[in-house]
Amino acid sequence: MTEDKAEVSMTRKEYDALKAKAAGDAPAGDGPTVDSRGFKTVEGMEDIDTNGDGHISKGEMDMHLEFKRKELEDADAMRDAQRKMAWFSLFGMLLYPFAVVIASVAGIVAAFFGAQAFSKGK
Ligand SMILES: [Ca+2]
Repeated sequence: MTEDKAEVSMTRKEYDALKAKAAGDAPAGDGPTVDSRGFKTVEGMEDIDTNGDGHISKGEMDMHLEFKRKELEDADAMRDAQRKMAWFSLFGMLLYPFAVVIASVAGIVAAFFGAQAFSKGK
């Protein structure tokens, strides 16, 4: 939460600096991202400015941070899932030969005792 405040105070400082600069030689706006106050959206962050007014408001920043947090959580969950799948497939591959051997031995034993019982019955 303190990070949010830091972001807002930072943009405020930038605004004050731009305002002070505008008193001297005012730089002309170089596109739609600069508004009447000369306040420019940080380059590459235009998608955060959802209402397109050239500002990143507290709400928009909160939304952006929420999305980022969700993105990180999703990436974390994906890595966990991949790790689980890798372990599962590893143990599957390692235990498969033992399962085959156990099944074949059980088959041989069953056939032997089956044959014994059959010959005894005769
Ligand atoms: Ca905005």
